[in-house]
Amino acid sequence: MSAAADGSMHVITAMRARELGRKSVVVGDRVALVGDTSGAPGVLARIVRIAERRSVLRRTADDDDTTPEGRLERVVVANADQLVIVSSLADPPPRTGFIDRCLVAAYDAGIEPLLCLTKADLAGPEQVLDYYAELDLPYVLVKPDSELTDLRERLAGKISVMVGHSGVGKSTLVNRLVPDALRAVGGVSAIGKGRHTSTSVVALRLPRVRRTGDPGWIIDTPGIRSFGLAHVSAESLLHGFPDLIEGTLEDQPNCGHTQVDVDCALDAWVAAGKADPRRLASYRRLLASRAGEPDPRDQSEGRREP
Ligand SMILES: Nc1nc2c(ncn2[C@@H]2O[C@H](COP(=O)(O)OP(=O)(O)OP(=O)(O)O)[C@@H](O)[C@H]2O)c(=O)[nH]1
Ligand SMILES: [Mg+2]
Repeated sequence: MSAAADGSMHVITAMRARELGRKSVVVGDRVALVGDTSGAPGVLARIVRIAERRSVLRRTADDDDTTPEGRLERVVVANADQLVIVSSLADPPPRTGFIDRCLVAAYDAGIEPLLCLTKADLAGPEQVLDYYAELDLPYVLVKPDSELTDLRERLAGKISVMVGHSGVGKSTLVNRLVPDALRAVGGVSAIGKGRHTSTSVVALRLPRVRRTGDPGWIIDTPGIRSFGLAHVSAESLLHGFPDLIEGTLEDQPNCGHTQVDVDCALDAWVAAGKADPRRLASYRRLLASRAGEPDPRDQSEGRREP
């Protein structure tokens, strides 16, 4: 899609030119085109250059950078300003472990997070919000009849990408935000059963609701089961836990902050009531899964995500 100076859009079909080599073009990329850029039916332009990316949201298939699967890094989108972490409050239930992973990915990519709690008609947000009480995490609540004014305000002027498990209501929300989006909406299948309604990443321009200013873009993505973080260093994982950072300052320089690090200052920090023990447990689960240790709850509950 190409935007003219006056804000009008036109759709151009283009293919990658050979000179791009193996570089792949992802949703959100700004590209230089040559050839016929009229957008007329049947014509193809060529993408000859990809502009430097302002931000890159990545994920890996799993956490383990010693396996080929774990090293398989995907760029989800380029140039996003905001990561909208969509989590339903019920059906499927919220998983703070998944949200924590998304927060790590957002901070790692230099993208602002926004927590979007859907299906607020089915359950209240208290538990999730209590868990994030010590973070300045912006959030919005969504139910079928809610006004989306607050969300639209937060999307205005930005490129926002939505991520979340399958069935949490991402496409439903996109269809409400962009009435002519016509994104397919599916039912909710059991987590891990692999039925995803949306199968591709799509960027849509938000409609203009105010007379001035850019209403922004929203990018819908297919539901994901896990947000692999093999590309994030163990130290960078901490960026997703700003409530714990201060607690690590008094630590010995070589402390890895894991369960087996004796005298880790984070234990004392939590014991003194300065952070929530559930947050430390979540951080340590991420450290452990990056070290290739299975999550003990995988066996008992038959799933990866807390
Ligand atoms: N009760 C309730 N149901 C909702 C709400 N939002 C979405 N749903 C329902 O949840 C189901 C899944 O919605 P989708 O929008 O397809 O979910 P998705 O996140 O796009 O799923 P994938 O494309 O598979 O990743 C549909 O049956 C929706 O009608 C809500 O706020 N309240
Ligand atoms: Mg969808």
